[in-house]
Parts: sequence; C-alpha cells; structure tokens
Amino acid sequence: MKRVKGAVFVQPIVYGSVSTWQGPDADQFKAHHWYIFVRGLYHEDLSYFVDHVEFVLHETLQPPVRIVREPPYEIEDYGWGEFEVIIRIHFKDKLEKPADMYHMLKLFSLTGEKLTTTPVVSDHYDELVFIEPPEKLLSILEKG
Ligand code: SLL
Repeated sequence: MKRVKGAVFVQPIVYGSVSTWQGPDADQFKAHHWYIFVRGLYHEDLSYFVDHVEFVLHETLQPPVRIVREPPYEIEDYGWGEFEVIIRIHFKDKLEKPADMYHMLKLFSLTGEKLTTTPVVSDHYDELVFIEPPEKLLSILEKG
C-alpha cells in the first residue's frame, strides 16, 4: 500500500435527519416520517470518491441495513421511536477504511409542549480527513 507522505485532504460534510409527525390519526407505529442523510457541506457531489453509504438502523426496521450507491445518500421510512444510526461511508479506494458517523435519529422536539407537524431537524457538521491517503485516493480527490 502506497501512502502519500505529508498529504492531507479535508472534505466537509453534513449528516443528520429530518422527521415529521404524521398527525393524531396516523398508525401509531408509523407516526413519524423521517429521512437520514449525509452530503457535502455545499452539496458537492461526493460520488467521485464515495463508493457507497451504509446506514445501520435499529433492528425493528426492515431491512435494518440499507446501502445507497448513488447520491443523494439518503434513506427514508416511518417509525415510532428514536435510535442511534450508524452512517458508514465506504470509499472507492478500498485501502481507505470506512468512516463511521453516529447519529441519534430525532423525532421529538423538546422546545414545544405538544407534538406538531413542524419538521424536526437534527444535523451535524463533520469533516472527512484523509491523512496520508493512499496514492489512488489522493489522485481521485485532487481531480474532484
Ligand atoms: C429503544 N429507542 O432503544 C428504542 C428503539 C426503535 C424504533 C426505537 C420501527 C418502526 C416500525 C421503529 O420506529 N423503531 O415498527 O415499523 O428501545
């Protein structure tokens, strides 16, 4: 494996979830619609170095592991409860090990007294930092 000495590459990303309560008449097990995503900070296309994104959900979701191969790297579903999601980014260059982000799916806003249909957004800024990336990855990143 050939790594490029002294090279560092930083890609700012945003990941998180947006959920919307479906109102009092919805099925209680599907009371909230949600989507979970990861993207480039300025909506950059990350597909030139991202192979796929794996979302690992709570075991009550079927299927609990979901793979998205093309942007937008996003999944959606309905549910009743909050849980921790692993957002695992797999790179085109297999020498670079996958990057894991942990996100707590947020369905309930604690700022209001009651449930409302206002979307609940929970997002986080992070950076993919490649320190001395393998030669192949660096050449892909520099072309992007
Ligand atoms: C816990 N926080 O740790 C809970 C788990 C799981 C939520 C919450 C499944 C949706 C469905 C769903 O919303 N699971 O049943 O269709 O115990």
